[in-house]
Amino acid sequence: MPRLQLSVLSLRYSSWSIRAWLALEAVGAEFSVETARLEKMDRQQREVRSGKVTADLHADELASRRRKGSVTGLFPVLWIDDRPVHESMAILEWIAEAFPDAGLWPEDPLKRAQARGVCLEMATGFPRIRGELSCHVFARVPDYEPSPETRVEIGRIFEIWRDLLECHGGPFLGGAFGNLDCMFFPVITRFRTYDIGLPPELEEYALRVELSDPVRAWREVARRAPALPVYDEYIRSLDGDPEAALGHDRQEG
Ligand SMILES: N[C@@H](CCC(=O)N[C@@H](CS)C(=O)NCC(=O)O)C(=O)O
Repeated sequence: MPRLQLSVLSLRYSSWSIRAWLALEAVGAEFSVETARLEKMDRQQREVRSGKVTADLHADELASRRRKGSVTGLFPVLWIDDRPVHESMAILEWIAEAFPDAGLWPEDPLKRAQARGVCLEMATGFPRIRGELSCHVFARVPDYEPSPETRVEIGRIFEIWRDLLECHGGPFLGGAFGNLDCMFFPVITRFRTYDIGLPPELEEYALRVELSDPVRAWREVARRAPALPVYDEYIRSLDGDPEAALGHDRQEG
């Protein structure tokens, strides 16, 4: 097996970094993590830009991010024996192929194609959820009221989860814990952060994911990941607490 290094942004906020981390953990890969600290971070821009190559980054900022492990200016990047793979879907695909016995994708070709379809929908869509309900796993904003547009996207997420649970018979979205769950886990954390109630059968699914081994392992790492003030300020601007779900073991810097 090649040497694996995952370059990420803080695993407390970076939803894309969390997805790749979970998939590596789920297959039992040995990997190291390099957390980049960026000089320039803007919450709104960051969310809106997700999914696009950051052509608008100044050359010096891009060069600085490349020195920190990025390719396009975005994270995560999986370094495989010093060769980079960027874009989360490509990373999840590589992990699935490198660890075929882990069953990250459904076995049936049609179901696998459908699974990839909704993962790509997640990767390229849901701008309201990504912008308004920004990923902040330990924050809590009680009684948050999402905008009507965001509600529509939340409804689509519920539909996707229901269809997949019905199609695969659970307990996870694709049957066993896999890439679908990695892809949608940061949405679960957003629903927790912004107090979005789930219908009972989806609440059961969310709890199963939260109690799964990869997610429990990630949580321990995330607790020690660096805080990003610009995100904490957003939560405070909504009268929320950025560390409400962190517990007693607060991170140190
Ligand atoms: N399409 C990319 C999106 C990656 C992405 O947006 N990453 C965010 C962190 S969650 C990032 O690096 N943001 C840096 C910035 O906006 O300055 C992927 O799927 O990996």
